[in-house]
Amino acid sequence: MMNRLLRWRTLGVACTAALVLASTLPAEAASSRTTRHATEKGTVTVTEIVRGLKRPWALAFLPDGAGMLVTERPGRLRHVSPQGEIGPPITGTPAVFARGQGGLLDIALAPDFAHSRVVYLAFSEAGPNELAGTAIGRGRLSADLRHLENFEVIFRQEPKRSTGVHFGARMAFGPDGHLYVALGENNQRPFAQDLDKHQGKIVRLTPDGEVPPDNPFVGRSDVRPEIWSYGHRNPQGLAWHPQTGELWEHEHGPRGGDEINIIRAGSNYGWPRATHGINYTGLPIPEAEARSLPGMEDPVYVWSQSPAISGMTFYTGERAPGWKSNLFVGALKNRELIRLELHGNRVVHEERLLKALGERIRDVRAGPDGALYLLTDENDGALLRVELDPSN
Ligand SMILES: [Ca+2]
Repeated sequence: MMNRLLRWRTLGVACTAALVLASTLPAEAASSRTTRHATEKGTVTVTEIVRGLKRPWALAFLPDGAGMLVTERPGRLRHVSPQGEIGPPITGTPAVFARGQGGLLDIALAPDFAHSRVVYLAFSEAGPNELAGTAIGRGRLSADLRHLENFEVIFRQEPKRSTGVHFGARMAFGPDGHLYVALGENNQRPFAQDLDKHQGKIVRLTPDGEVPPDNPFVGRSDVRPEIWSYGHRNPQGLAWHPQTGELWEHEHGPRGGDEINIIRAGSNYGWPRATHGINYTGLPIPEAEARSLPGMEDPVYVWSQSPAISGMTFYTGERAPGWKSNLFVGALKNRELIRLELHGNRVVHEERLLKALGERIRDVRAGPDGALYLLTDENDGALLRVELDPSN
């Protein structure tokens, strides 16, 4: 006991000394926020814009260089200025089921945000019997960036069946103006094939949360009409391909089997009947029949060792020609940024970046300035800017 006390005291003195040292060396502290990394396409500079975000999950860029909105999984939404100042929690956000993987999750600005100021949030919402489901709501961001006004829920995943896992919850507005939401199967595997439930589905909604009349299952009384595609496990990335106009999705497999899919209306993506993965116990998935089955869509890319992928964006900026049309994906377990080169709809090359940072990467977004922006999944999480040296 005494030894432990002494050790803590020694550590305390060392920490205090380090703090004093740091406070007298502001220039050193500033430079330590930037690191440089050799990559296949040249040197990449990573700048820490801010740290101190609690389990940040998703970010959205405000127009006119007004900074970003960042969700924190415990249930807060914050503004981060371009200079890296974190605002106070924005009021008016929904109560969230902040357990396990649940909480405040994705964010998307309305396509007409510049005049409507409407912000969409995806979150896990508590229900009866200690179970939760993904929900989508929207509110109007006040001019001073302090309040989300008149927040209303426009969609609820039914039935609520998650104990705290597999919420999915990535959102993306399509070129058709509709909102696409990728929903996890709440670890209720067979539900992903049940069309009378929202588990393991991508749903397509109007901006008001209504069912668009041309959704693929409209008119069938045994199917939830919001469903656009099914047979998904736990989607964690959703992005529109800038050239083909198709919706790309990625999702966590079990042990092995993280995969990327191209989403087509009414299609079945296999889970849990078709999968490349096995259970974490090493045993097969009970419902799995094959890696591929007739009538089901195969993934366009599969990782045999799951990096635990999260966040996805196509690089469309002009600033880094070496990254043109590449697909970027974050990795939680592998603590790296994954760069994928595409030829048509095929992934032809993969590069792992930023391993030296050792950060669990939760979200990846392409910024309006041609840089990539990352969020790290930590209690003291960071917002990072990633730039490819323009001389490359
Ligand atoms: Ca699949």
